[in-house]
Amino acid sequence: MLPLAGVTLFCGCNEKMKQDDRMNILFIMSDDHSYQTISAYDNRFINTPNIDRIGNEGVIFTNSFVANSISGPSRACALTGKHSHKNGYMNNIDCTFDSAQMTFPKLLQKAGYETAIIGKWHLISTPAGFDYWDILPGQGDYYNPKFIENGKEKQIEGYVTNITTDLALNWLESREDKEKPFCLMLHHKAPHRTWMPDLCDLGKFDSIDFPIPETFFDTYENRVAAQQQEMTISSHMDLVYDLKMADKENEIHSSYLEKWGRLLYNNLTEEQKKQWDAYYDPIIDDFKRQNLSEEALSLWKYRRYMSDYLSVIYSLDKNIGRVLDYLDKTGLSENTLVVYVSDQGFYMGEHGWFDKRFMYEESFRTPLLMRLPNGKRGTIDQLVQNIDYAPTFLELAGVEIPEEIQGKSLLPLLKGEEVEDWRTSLYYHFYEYPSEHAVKRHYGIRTERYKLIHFYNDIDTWELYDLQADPNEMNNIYDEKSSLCDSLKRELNVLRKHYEVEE
Ligand code: SGN
Ligand code: CA
Repeated sequence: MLPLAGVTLFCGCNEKMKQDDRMNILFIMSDDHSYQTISAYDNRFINTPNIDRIGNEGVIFTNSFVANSISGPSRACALTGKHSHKNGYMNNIDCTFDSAQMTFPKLLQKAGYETAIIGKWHLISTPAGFDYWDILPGQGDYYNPKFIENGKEKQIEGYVTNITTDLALNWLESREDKEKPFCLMLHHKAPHRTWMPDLCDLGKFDSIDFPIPETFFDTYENRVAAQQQEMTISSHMDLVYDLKMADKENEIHSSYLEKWGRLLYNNLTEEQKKQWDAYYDPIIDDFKRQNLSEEALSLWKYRRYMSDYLSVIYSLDKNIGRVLDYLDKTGLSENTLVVYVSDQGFYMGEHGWFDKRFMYEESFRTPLLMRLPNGKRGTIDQLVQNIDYAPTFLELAGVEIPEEIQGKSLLPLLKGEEVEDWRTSLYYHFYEYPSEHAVKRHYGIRTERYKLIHFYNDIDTWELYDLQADPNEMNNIYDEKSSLCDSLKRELNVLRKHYEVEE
């Protein structure tokens, strides 16, 4: 661990007075963190006291969504405040973020903020608008990860969530000009696939009997796109790669992913392997002995998945606690907006799935908690989306919000002001097909009560859900001739026009 002692600049009142009075911004993002596994949202699976603390001392957004449920595109929406068709980063496959375009870090930097991004970037092009960047190449590794620090590669031994946090605290600690306000994007790799826990957290959740989601055995009736996906725990979650069953006897063989699973293991140091084996070897032996199949195998996979995923969250929450403690210790809590969000939601076995992409609730939603000093406490129920972060940060910093930004500033909501004319519907568009997990391209509209989706490209199907009557989205009530359908289609067209979507 990097030393945290010796905080000087923010300790004395005189020094603190010197900072210009604009609020700092600490924008924490994780990767694939489901709201189901944050106790502020849902306490069935895990207790996350530190992430909850942000919401308890600030606000929890109960209707927070993304514009495109996949990493790079979601990050591009957050940086630009614009939907994917406007910022150009539509998918993770063949897009490179055009770093010449307007982003909130660039505008903050221009306005005198010190800006940094530490952790996952995932936008291919070199980060622009940052005084300091220290990013994971691509998806990054859980163990002994490489980082690229202002263009220079390095490798650090240890566990990625601890290291990313160390780097962020180190940056905060070593800033030379503490009179400047800062914007720090602390963007974790965790809990992205393949959910590798920190060694000290292995097995933390093994004794828990996780509730099986009601829709775990979904057969996708009346939902053609869902029938064709490849993201089920039962068929597409790999035993060796995802669930760490890389046995020494080389008897367990899975899919094309097996070799990657064995490589991940080989990246561990000898000491790390010892601890890893001490935990997984007995599980592997037990798994072989049981010789499971069909339903029993699916449920075993679900439990292993949940156990690993939650251990990764446990470490994430602990490390967020370290950051919050640091802010307290240095007085920064008093003048820093703290934001916690994921790049999208994730399936914890609902519909039998892992991964994201679909406009269905679990992946369209994303957790969002914010703590604004002297701001509102409680919940915010308005429909908000990841294109709203950029204008929020700009308004907070007193920077004019460019016309081209499509999101709305959340600042009035954070201050507890009455806001009239808030949006009543959201636009969504997912473009990444053909691709891994085989989720068809689709776009749609969500109002407070209904959701209309059009799947297209090599398919042409519509789905409509009444979220009030059918919160699990099992019953597609699309009927072309109904007036409900008609009015939602009209509203969808209004949204597409508003956001300047080309036909
Ligand atoms: C990788 C994962 C996928 C995941 C995408 C996108 N496969 O390709 O399961 O959907 O990332 O995730 S893996 O074999 O490489 O683990 S994203 O969060 O970065 O968009
Ligand atoms: Ca992600």
